[in-house]
Amino acid sequence: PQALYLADYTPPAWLVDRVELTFRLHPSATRVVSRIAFRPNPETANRRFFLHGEDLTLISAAIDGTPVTPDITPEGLVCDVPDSPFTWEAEVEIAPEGNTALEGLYMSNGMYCTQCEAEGFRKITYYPDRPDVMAPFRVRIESDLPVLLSNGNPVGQGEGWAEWDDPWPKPAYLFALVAGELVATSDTFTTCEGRKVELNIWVRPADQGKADYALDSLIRSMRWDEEFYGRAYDLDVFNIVAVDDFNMGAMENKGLNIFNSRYVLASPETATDRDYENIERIIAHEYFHNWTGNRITCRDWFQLCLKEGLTVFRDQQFAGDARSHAVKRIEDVITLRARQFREDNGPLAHPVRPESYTEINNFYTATVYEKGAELIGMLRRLVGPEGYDKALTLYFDRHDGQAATIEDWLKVFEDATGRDLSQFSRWYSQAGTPRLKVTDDFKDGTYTLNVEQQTPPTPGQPEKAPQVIPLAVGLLSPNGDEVVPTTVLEVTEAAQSFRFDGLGARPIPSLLRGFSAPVILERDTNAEERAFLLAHDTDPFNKWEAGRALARDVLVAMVTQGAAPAPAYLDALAAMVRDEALDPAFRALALGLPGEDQLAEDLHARGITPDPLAIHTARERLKSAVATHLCPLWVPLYDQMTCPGPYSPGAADAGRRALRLAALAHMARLDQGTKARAHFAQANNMTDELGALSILIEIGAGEEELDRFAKRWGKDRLVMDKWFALQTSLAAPDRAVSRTSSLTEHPDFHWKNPNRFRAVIGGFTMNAAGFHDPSGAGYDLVADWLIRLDAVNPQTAARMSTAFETWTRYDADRQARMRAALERIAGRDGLSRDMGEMVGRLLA
Ligand code: HT7
Ligand code: ZN
Repeated sequence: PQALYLADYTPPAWLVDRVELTFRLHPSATRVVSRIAFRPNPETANRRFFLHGEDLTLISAAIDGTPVTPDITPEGLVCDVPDSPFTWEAEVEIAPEGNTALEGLYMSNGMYCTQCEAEGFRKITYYPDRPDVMAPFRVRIESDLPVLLSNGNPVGQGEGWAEWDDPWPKPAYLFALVAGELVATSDTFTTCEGRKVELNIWVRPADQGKADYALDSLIRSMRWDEEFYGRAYDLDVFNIVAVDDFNMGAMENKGLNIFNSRYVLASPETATDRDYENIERIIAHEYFHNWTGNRITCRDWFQLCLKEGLTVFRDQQFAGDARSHAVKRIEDVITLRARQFREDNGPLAHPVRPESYTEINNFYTATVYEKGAELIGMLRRLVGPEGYDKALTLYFDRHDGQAATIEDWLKVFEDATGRDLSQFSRWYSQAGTPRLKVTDDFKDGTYTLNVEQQTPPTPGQPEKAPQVIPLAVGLLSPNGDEVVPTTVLEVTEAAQSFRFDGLGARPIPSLLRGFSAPVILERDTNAEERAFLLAHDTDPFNKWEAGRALARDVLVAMVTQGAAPAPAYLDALAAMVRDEALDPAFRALALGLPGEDQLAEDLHARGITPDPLAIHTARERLKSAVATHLCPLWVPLYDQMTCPGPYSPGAADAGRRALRLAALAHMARLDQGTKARAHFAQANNMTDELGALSILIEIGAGEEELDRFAKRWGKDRLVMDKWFALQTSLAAPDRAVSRTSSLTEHPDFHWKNPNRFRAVIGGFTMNAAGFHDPSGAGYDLVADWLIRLDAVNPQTAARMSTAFETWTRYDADRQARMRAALERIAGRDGLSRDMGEMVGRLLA
């Protein structure tokens, strides 16, 4: 397979004025009839007529009514055409029931559905399947199934057919079709422009009653986008469909979003607080794409971050407004570090806007999404909220209806604010996480911060130029008063100093407040300073960060020197837990420890080869030490954090439940799980039930409860995903491989279902000490399953190969075993393009 390069972009030779499609649905022989009005692109001289098409059986083709016989290749077809506008007509046959890759038109539990991003439309019919070809679509669906949906507005329906018309020009990746036996949870929303919109969330009849929260989230998202971005919805209907077999989270098809059912279905008994939060976030994300992605789309797939980074940023803003900005920021940074920093530090590192790819599905990454969102946040910090709002208004005015680029995006900011963003643009082209080394000195009332930036080499990029880094800083006096409030310093050079005059005493710096840039801060400091910031910092992110850094230092000392848990950390934690002025959700987060993978990365960064088992053991010891040291606090905290009244998924109650479960987890280390067992037995919501069960599994108990849980929930596939994931992710290191192997024999391990595969195999890869078992059995287990899945669903299999992305950080023996597992995958006959590219990059 050939790599594609951003530098090789050429505009399409032919543009499309209108698309008409007729679907005659049949599981093994669906007929798709297309009628497409083409016209030459006046901006190009090239007139070659090429249409993408994969796995299609061409029945007939005609140009302006005259039959033609095109040249067919595995990638599409080429045909002689007139040099002027013409109508292309074709009929193809496809087999949705055999489509296990879940791209194009496929079937899930008797329902027809589509997934066209990024390049799935070419598996439906012949078409210029590239995002810069935009057209209005009209669709007719013929089927006996009762609910027949497509993009846009309904324009007619009768016995066995329905027609839809989408007036907004769109690229083919936003096409969607659904047909099935479905029921709707519905409401209406009147936009600020006075349009009355019908809202429907479609689910299978068995799931009726579980879409209320999704609908509520949708209405709040629509209101929020009007209020904060001035963006109103633009069709008469907005449909969302929940599908059980889905490769990713959800898809923003115009007017017909299709969702993985786990991000739609919720009831207090079956969904956790985290599930509710994810539903809210993902419903908002896909809705926000209507403007940032659909009305303005990407010129080519290299520009993916244009829509994804911006839309993630918008969903983060929305969730911060709906919940707590401080807690949301901390959670986002935990995710960024766990996923994106990990990616940036290994063989899969790539720029937010990649310069080449072989399979675009492999670039729906944490770097494009989460780091992409950080770049938007930095831009906003650099130009200020008013500048940002002005730039966004200009962006929507200037590029509505277009397929745009990152250059267009940055130009809008330059034009709206007058700021030169040429240095900022390096954030889009340079991979790797910048290191900011900060030292300070104080003399005659002047405090100086000396900042050096350096970005390590990444694949294909040995040298990096300095980037513009917004460094938000506050200064505290030794008595805890804030003497300099948050100030954004712009670091633009490799080395630079910043002075603060007129200070009475040497201040304590609070650096990178709010995590103002996606960088790694390196500063020689000590436990006293961290404890001081944990107690006094007015910036909630840095307050949490100080506690997190203390915990990390304690764990590193435990792993490397066999040290005992530092009392300074335990005392600081106790003070924080006792502080009732702090949000319970914040306190729950502050009680969490850095993850095992994160610690492995930290050790590696310090030049120490991580031992996953030693890390696991140290973390367990520290949890027990915290439990003992703070012993008198747990029971009162547990009793205090009850949530009276019926279950509510809102931030306040969710925060209380999180803190209560954190207390319960520590209590379980002191009472062998007695209280956790009772909590499990009495739970009336899934957060408490699953929370108590995880606590029991973590302390090596819970087998009986696992059985009871399975008996109770055996018929609920989303709840059973949790049951599987809990066991593989939390099994003790010496039992994780055997537990996972035996779960793969379980009659309910439906491995072709991506959610179930992710629960079992993905859950196991999150169990760092189990996956990195010194025997290499964990690597072999995962490799075997990736090989098996690759043959039926390359996209999901390739995504999961990232389990191996940290392989070079471990000892020689583990490295050899991981390399062997990867080489075994690479050597398979018939390996997919997706997996071929991933293992190639992992081994390079
Ligand atoms: N834009 C979508 C990304 C996507 C996807 C979704 C489902 C299945 C396959 C997919 N490939 C790409 C989802 C989003 O970011 O909003
Ligand atoms: Zn998205």
